[in-house]
Amino acid sequence: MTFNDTFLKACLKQEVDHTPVWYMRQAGRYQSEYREIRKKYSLLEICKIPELCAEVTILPVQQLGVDAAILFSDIMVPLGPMGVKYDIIENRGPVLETPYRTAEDIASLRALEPEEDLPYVLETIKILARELKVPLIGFTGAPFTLASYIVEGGPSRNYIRTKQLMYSHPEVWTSLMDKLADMIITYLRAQVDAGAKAVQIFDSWVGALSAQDYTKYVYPTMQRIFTELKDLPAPKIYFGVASGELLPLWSEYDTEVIGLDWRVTIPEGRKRVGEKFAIQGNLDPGTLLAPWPVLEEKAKQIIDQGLEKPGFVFNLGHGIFPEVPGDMLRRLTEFIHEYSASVIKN
Ligand code: 1CP
Repeated sequence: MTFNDTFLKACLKQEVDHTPVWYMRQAGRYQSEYREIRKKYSLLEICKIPELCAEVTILPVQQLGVDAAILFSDIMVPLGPMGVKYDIIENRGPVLETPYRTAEDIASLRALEPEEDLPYVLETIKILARELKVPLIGFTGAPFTLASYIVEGGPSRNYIRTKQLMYSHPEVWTSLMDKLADMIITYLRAQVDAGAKAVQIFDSWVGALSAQDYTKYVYPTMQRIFTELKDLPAPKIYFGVASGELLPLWSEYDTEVIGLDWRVTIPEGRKRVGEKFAIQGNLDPGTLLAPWPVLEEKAKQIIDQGLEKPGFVFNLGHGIFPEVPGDMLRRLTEFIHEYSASVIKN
């Protein structure tokens, strides 16, 4: 089998013969094989065993026939070596031993050295680069989203401690954002050096901010990240949930792909962010539990809209839920490939 680079072509707005697709959380609890592995190993243990981690990453590619793999890891992984003590709690998410809220707390965070600190991640990527017939997507959390876990101490609904720090001690906030940006730049470079062919920056919770606050407290950091990664030989995807109101602010970023959730349609997303970018998205993961004709209709609409302009990658607007039947995802993937190929041909 030859290497399938359709996903990379779509990221670069080049011509493709079908719409490439991958799914956020394509490795996870909806798979019985994953649940079996998780009986023996914790999520963080899987990340530290390169052969096992590579196997978990490859499994959805084999099962679903998707056009890209995403490294199995978590956005918290690079924070451990920086000094953050955390665990990933079942049905909850990352939880810190103690949250970081003061200038001293933030000052204690040290710089990440990927080769020394995360050799197992880079080894996993090297295995995957050898074995995969589709591109591997590396990833990181974005500064705001990572900061939300560090400051809140765990998953949050309203991000009040994060906002409190941001508004009350802007210089401490800036130092936290700077340290996270340094980590992100170093970590993404190391992932690409090891063999990742694209990278996604997950700003999952940044939609909690108004456009005005994003501009003041997040934009300069994101701008620096994209500027410093300008020469990265891999397309970059920037993704946020419920961030429709922020899209116009992203139009100047030096990135290739913008990820949309389902709250904004693809044509509207393109209008807000500008024509420069490829678009990734944006099926509501909730529709994966709908009867097939409903799901098919929604997927068709997204493909039709996506193909109106060059540069489209099919994805969900956020991660797969554990309740989703794997068969549904297999059928959806096949449908996306076949239907998009027929639209492109005509
Ligand atoms: O033990 C488990 O199986 C729990 C579920 C789980 C999984 C499968 C967690 C806990 N993390 C992961 C792996 C993971 N995390 C991947 C794997 C690759 C794939 O997509 O197949 C990725 C990309 C992440 C990234 C991640 N972790 C994000 C960004 C993406 C997103 O979903 O928005 C975030 C916000 C996290 C934090 C996190 N880790 C786990 C959970 C349940 C959460 C969210 C908690 C919250 O609501 O705040």
